[in-house]
Amino acid sequence: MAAIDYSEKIPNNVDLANERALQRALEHWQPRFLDWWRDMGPSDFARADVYLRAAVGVDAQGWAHYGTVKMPDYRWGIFLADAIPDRRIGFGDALGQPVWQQVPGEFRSQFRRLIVTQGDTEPASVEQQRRLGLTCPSLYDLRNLFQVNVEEGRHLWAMVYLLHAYFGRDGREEAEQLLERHSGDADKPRILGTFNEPIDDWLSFFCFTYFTDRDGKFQLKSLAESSFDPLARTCRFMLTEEAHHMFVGETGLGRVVKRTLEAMKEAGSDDPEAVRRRGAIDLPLLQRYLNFWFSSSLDLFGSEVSSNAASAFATGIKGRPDEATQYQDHVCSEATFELEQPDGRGGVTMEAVPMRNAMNEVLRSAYVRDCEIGVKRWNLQLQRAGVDFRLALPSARFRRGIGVWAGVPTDVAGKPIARDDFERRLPEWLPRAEDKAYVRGLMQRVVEPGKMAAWIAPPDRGINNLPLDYEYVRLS
Ligand code: BYC
Repeated sequence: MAAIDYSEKIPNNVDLANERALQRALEHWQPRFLDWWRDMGPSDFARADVYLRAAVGVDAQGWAHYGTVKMPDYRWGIFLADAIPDRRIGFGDALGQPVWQQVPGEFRSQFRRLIVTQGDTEPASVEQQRRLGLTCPSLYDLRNLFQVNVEEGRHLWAMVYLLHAYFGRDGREEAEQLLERHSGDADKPRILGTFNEPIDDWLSFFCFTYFTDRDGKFQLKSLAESSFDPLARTCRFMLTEEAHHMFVGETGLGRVVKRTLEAMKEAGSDDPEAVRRRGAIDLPLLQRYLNFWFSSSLDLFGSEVSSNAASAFATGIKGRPDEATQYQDHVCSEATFELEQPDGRGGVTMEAVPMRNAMNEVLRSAYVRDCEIGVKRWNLQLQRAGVDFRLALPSARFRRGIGVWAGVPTDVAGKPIARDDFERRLPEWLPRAEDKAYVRGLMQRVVEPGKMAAWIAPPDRGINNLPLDYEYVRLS
């Protein structure tokens, strides 16, 4: 294993010290990144001492070392998972050939586009979340937010390293632009839709880390299959960090449900008003938030039928998650995919499309199945409490902005309906202005060690076996 060299200005395990030009270029980008962090990151907390994990190695022992740091001093660096000896291309037309250590010229622009798209999401999410610290429900949650933020910052470094190391001047220009686009900016927004949505409250944050970070998991897993080995190794290491982000989302929403059930019990009623009088989040409101973030995140997979996706698979640029273990046919030149599409007359029709063109949909379907796991868990909490209400994911056709269902009005079950009906019924399905105002009202900052805001139950355990009332963030 290549150890991480922390004596360097940029910690890394890619032997940067022996790549002078690359080192200089990255050292030139580093202060710009720090300026961006200061301007667009959680700057209200620059002086706080935060209990964070950082990698000292990329293996099981090294990747999670805990310590207290001020966020601007966090050692963002470049960490690749160890190379797999004699790794071979696992899918597409070049199946079985040795993987590439350089980007083949003919695939350069496609790779660059994918790496830029991935890189763009990382700082976007930090920008979206930058004010949440001011309304944290506990020090435990505050620390988790900051852990997510610093790691998204590192994931930006991961993509910038690839751009600088393998894409020359174009790559360096793209790296600059990653700091110039901003989430929600009218002139220079982030590339993908969801990353321009505001995250103004912690319920949205938990939905985002549950649904949108999970898209990250699937996209990173498919890039971890790439024939371009440095990209694959980078993504493999990013995935180890990503797991915690989804944990924050899943347990955060589970704790919301737990507290809501307590409030329902105290009130002896499942009436949303009674739940709100106790300062908790009623289940129909939670459902509307799930509908919003799930449908938005589904768009991140691209169109159901995509020639970009087909060529990325054929050429070995981007595979499917767990390509080797989950699929038998790694070439997919003959296979077809049965795709549901709107028939343009208010109905649904099935069409067989070449499997390679349907790769975005293959990924999206696997993602939907993964999203269902948490919903089942929360519903078990409801069932155990003797409550009849059930949470559910809306249909993947609902409120889509990308792909064959884009702009097609359907209800949450995916049934095509008239546009007027759709517009009229949206407040049944998506967060209403009064929902958002109510949630905003709940967002009062709680920073006494061990204390929780009234709308969320405490977690089952603290971080790294520390007690819940540990002072995870010292706000000096
Ligand atoms: N919004 O052929 P199409 C994460 C664009 S999250 C706006 O359908 P293709 C994270 C698309 O770019 C994971 N535009 O799809 C989570 C293309 O534009 P151009 C992020 C969209 O090419 C939380 C056009 O529509 N990773 O890591 O197969 C916190 C037609 O595209 C959207 C990646 O995305 C949208 N929702 O692209 C922090 C991986 N969807 O080029 C981090 C890298 C599509 O024609 N990206 N478009 O102008 C990719 O793999 C692919 O670019 C896509 C699908 C998945 C986006």
